Amino acid sequence: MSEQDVDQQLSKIEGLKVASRQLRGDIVKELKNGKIYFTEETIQILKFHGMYQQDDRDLRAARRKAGEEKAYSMMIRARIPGGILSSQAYLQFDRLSQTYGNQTLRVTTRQTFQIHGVLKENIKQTIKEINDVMITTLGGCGDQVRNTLLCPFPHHGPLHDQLKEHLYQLVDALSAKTKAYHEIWLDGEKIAFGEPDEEPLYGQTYLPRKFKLAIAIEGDNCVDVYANDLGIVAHRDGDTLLGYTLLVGGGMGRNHTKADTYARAASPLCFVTPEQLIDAAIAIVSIQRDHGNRTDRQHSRFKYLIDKVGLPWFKEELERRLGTSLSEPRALHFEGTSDHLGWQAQGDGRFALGIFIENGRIIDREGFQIKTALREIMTRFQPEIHLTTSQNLILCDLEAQDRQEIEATLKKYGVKLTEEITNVRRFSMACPSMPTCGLAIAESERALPDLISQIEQVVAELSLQEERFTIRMTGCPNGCARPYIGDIGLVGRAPGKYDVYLAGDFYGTHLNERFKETVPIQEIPGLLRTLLEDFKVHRTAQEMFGDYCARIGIVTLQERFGIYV
Ligand code: SRM
Ligand code: SF4
Repeated sequence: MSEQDVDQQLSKIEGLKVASRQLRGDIVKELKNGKIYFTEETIQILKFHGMYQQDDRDLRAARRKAGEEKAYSMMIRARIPGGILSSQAYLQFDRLSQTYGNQTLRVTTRQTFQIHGVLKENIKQTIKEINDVMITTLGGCGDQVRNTLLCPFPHHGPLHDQLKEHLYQLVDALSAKTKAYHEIWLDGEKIAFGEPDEEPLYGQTYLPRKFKLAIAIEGDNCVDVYANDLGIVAHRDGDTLLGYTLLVGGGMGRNHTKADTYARAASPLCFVTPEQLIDAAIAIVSIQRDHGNRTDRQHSRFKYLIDKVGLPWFKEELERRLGTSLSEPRALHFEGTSDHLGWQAQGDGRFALGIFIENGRIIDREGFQIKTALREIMTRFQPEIHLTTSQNLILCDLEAQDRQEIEATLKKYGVKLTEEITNVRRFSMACPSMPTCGLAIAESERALPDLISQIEQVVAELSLQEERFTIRMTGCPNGCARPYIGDIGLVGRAPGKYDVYLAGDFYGTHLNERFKETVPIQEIPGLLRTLLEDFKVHRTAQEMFGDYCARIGIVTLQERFGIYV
């Protein structure tokens, strides 16, 4: 295999990476140029430092008409491995989002925080203050390994201690080492001109594209392990870690107009011992570094390499790099998938409380002040925080006697406990989309809550409230809320219109399929009513909605409901 097709030109971003001198580029110069935005070249390099330039899309038309510049600001994304942070760090994010951001804090689908709306003049201070609580933004975005996920179950014991240790070892081994970040944002010492700034894994050109890892514990797929470039499933015997099954080539992103782009569920590749994990992960990332597509960014994710070279070639190459042969993957079985919400015993005499945060947005609104409630709880009880991959948050290390006061605080500010939230809402997710996301085609986070209310009504009328199915909405086909691996995916196709996907499963073990295209949002509750009525009549005992759709099959369902695509 050749490393690149020599007759094809490298993509423009490859050249920018080389010219950036390990991610320095013109960032410092542009920070001081008095403009309210960065140039296109610098925007690409800034992504590696954990930020995106955005503009308020609600204001675009009016500002254009008035001859004004777009309302530019930055979205800053931290990297919080496993979503684990202290209350002190939480309070820092809370304060920064109030002072420099748009007064909201967003828990992402990858267990970290985003602060939206930070003006260019304030990003340096914001990043400095994030680092003050020992959290970085380097690796939040860009062509490198992104925030690594770990099942947020707040259990204490040898297994979880080992998983956490491996998580941090992975992060350490796979993170960028450039000193540019400290130099630019933390006024670190400058590297003398010509002095090497070593990047042992990434070299000058980093990876062809973003690369995502997740660690699940067998039986519990809350991290959506199949949606990751490298999925890692821990096998256990009680509290003893036996090793890991590695899965490769998961990814959601696709393009409506390019049929050769697609979502892919990761494929089981091999089993590794705990001692082999870190070297295997480094070797896997290095194969994508060396062989991934650097000419066409639409095809540069790892999943396309896996499909190009095939699993046998890939495994052989991995074994060659590791100098050892690898065992077959172990059988995987997921059924305990949980969002880890509600009260749960940690196993050390203390308790954790998972709190539902609608679409991850921590915000104060009239009659609902979750931001204030969490601030009070963090200040008073100082729990450890675990952010979840379903955009929620778990307060850990609580004492039994704290329960009453915590529940009273939540109630005072209008925050519901898990048992007061319907299953339809609880298992739903939306990406941010409008007005911050530059790629959004349709509404998502702003549209889903009302849509959920309508679906809740349908479900109640059919007496199906106890059923569990996931609803995941995105404003475009990139798949940030993983809509292709849930029971019901709603993918923005045009303003107010969505492609409807069905026949995934609640445990996130396989992709769903497109059922109907370009459905106006107001028709979605009616469409789901028809399907749920059919489900109610024809399901087998205990069958879940997604499994029912998969058993009947998309084509039969389409025929049954007169849908032609
Ligand atoms: Fe994403 C791009 C938000 C998880 C696939 N994603 C974006 C950008 C940065 C838009 C942009 O490039 O200008 C979005 C910023 C919106 C905003 O205003 O905040 C954005 N993605 C998000 C978040 C915040 C969604 C959320 O609801 O939480 C998630 C942040 C994760 C994090 O903390 O790192 C987020 N994005 C995902 C996921 C889910 C996951 O990783 O588990 C996916 C699908 C999995 C995958 O990567 O295949 C995902 N985002 C994309 C893609 C498509 C990538 C592709 O392979 O084609 C893009 C566009 C791109 O990279 O070109 C994208
Ligand atoms: Fe933006 Fe699309 Fe991701 Fe939603 S799915 S945040 S619209 S890129």
